[in-house]
Parts: sequence; structure tokens; C-alpha cells
Amino acid sequence: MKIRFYLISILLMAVSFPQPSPPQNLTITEIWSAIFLEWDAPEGEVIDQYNIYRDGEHLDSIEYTNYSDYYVIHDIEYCYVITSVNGEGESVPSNMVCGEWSLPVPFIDRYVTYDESIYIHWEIEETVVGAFSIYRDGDLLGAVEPTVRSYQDYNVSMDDEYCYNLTAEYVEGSSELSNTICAIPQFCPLQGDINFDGSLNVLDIVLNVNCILYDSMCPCGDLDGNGLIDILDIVQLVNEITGGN
Ligand SMILES: [Ca+2]
Ligand SMILES: [Ca+2]
Repeated sequence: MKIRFYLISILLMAVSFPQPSPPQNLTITEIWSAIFLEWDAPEGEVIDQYNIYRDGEHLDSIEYTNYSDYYVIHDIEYCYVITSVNGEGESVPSNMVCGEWSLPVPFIDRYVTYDESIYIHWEIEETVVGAFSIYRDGDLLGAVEPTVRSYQDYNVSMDDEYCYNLTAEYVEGSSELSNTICAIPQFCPLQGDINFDGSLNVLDIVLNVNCILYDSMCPCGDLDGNGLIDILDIVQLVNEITGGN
């Protein structure tokens, strides 16, 4: 008897409330300061509006099949589902999509150690940065202008290790922390003397080329002192060895 009652109830519900079908193919695109949603209407059905749910809560209702959510904070993930609504009621939810928009994060791409300083250099994708904040061992060292891409820390002691990372500062807030590099200031008695044997020869050229190839820390490899070990330093080293200039 009970089972029959339930069967009849379900049948009645199916007949009385033919819910609309849910939206199809919900996709998410993260753009600066916003999240863009797009979906397809259920085929062959008249839909009056779509309800947008964010993290389980009703966010908005619209007639169109796309939506831009501007009330999103950077570097926080949001999950969305959409339902179809018409005179018959509300559909079950669409597929769920999740996404976040992130403030571009700087990347420390190289560093050079000197006996009295550590030089770091970074890159960031082209964007509107207000400043960069430099951190050493978790403490704020200072901030630099948005066009600057390097920092030289002179407040170091030889043989101590220092770890650096940074954030980009935007109107919208701070980016996540960049990668971290750790370096030990090292005394360089003779620029170009990569193996510290007191003289410059062809072995130093080979070692300095390896410094470039393996992007490794070579205290005496930056002959022209521009914070970057590259082919110009090799040329200068060759000139020093051959007596050129
Ligand atoms: Ca040498
Ligand atoms: Ca150089």
C-alpha cells in the first residue's frame, strides 16, 4: 500500500511538475577582476531565466546565456552552477565549474652573489604593477618602483645565507609570493677566476660557460658587474686572458 502511494506520488510529480532541463556546457573564463561564465540553453525548451549559484548560494538571475561576475577577489577560487527556470519550475543544476583570477606573480629569474652584496633580478608578465615589495627571510626589505626589475642588498655578511622573494603590488592588492632564491655572499678575489686558483685561464672560460648553461651561481663570473652572467662576460674573460681589451 505504502509503495503504491509513493509510486503514485512520484508519477503525479512527474506529470504535474515537468522541470526544465538544466543548462548545458557551462564554461568558465577568468579575466582581470572578473569571472566570465557561458552556457547553452537546453534544446527545444522555453527558459524564462537562469539562476546563477556561486559556492552554493544564489548570486543572480538573468535571461541571457552568459554572465560576468565582477564581485570576485583575486586568488580565491569560486565554483558555479546554473539552473534553468520557467513556468514549470527550476531545473537541477548544470555541471559545476570552478575558477579564480590571479594577480600576476613576479618570478626571480637570476641572482648573483658578491662579497658585500646579493643581487636579484626578476621578470613579470606585462601588466599594471604599482610597486614590488622585496622580502628577505620573510621580512620586508623595502619596495621598488614598478619599472625596476632588480634589487641589490648590501646589508649582508659573508658566509651567511639569505633567502629572497617578492610580491607585486596592485590597486587590487598584493600578488602571491614569487619563487624564493637563497644565496650566500662570497668573496671574489679576482673577477673571472671561477675556480679560485688565483689566475685566469681557459679553464675559467669553460667554467663560466657552464655557469651560463646551468644558470648556476658563480661569484666571480659577472665580470662587467651587471648582475647577469652572459656571453659578454665570456668575451671580457677571453680578452683578459689574451691581453685584449
Ligand atoms: Ca682560475
Ligand atoms: Ca655580466
